[in-house]
Amino acid sequence: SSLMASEKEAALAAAPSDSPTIFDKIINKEIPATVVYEDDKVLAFRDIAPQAPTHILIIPKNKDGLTGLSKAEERHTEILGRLLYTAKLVAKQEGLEDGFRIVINDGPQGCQSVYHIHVHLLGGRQMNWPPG
Ligand code: D5M
Repeated sequence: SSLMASEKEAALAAAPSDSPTIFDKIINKEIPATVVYEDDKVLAFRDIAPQAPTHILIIPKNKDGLTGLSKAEERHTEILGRLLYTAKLVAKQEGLEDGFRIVINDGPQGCQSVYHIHVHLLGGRQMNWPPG
């Protein structure tokens, strides 16, 4: 992806699928990541291409078909809540007392590039609205 001109190009090139992704390698410790929070269900680590002073990804350890939010089923409601609750814990841990931004990109138009659901936690600077 370092050959990609932009995250948008990476997203448009990524084909939605249920195959293992780079995040499985991070979960399995096959490739390194800067982990900031971990428990039996979720993992949080720093984004490799940070878009803010704090940019962390929160993911389920067990994808269970949840490639993206658009694939959510009733059985996923507990883990979905846990991802958001973890984002709150990590925001506190990162000292984001003046606020933060949560983002879930979905599908090509949402600029999703990794098909293992993830919550972006961004903070440490003033955010803008609307997002790009
Ligand atoms: O976000 C996918 C995000 O994943 C994007 O912000 C880059 C990040 N990424 C990709 N590979 C890595 C590794 N190896 N470590 C940490 N972060 C990574 P999306 O919402 O799908 O566009």
